[in-house]
Amino acid sequence: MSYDMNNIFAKIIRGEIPSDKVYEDAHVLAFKDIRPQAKVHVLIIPKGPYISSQDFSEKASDVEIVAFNRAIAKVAKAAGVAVTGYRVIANTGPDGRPEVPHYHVHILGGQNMGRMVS
Ligand code: D5M
Repeated sequence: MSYDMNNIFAKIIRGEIPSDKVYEDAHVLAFKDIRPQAKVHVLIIPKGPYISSQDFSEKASDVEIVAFNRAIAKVAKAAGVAVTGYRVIANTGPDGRPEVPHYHVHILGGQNMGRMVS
């Protein structure tokens, strides 16, 4: 599967579609999810053309990977959930059932998220 340059997050990165931006640096963009599933629901995406967590982890540079991971902490602080906590989710591949084929993680918090795996 090759990267689709016309997926919705690619359009957000290019500024063709607006987003409610929470954080941005040279490698990463974060914005509020349009269909929030928690009081705080932010998506973090790399600016590079990566389809999934698997694709990103295999192909991105060390600089991009470090920037992405550091952005998670920065976004959590900016969204006010660094201390209270949050959940990070990346839907990946056929079984993960992602809707958008550009790598992203969901940051979910602002409330008790319950236990996902017991
Ligand atoms: O999650 C994809 C997520 O992307 C889903 O929660 C809705 C969100 N989404 C879709 N379009 C937009 C725009 N335009 N702005 C903000 N959020 C958006 P997945 O893990 O792929 O199922």
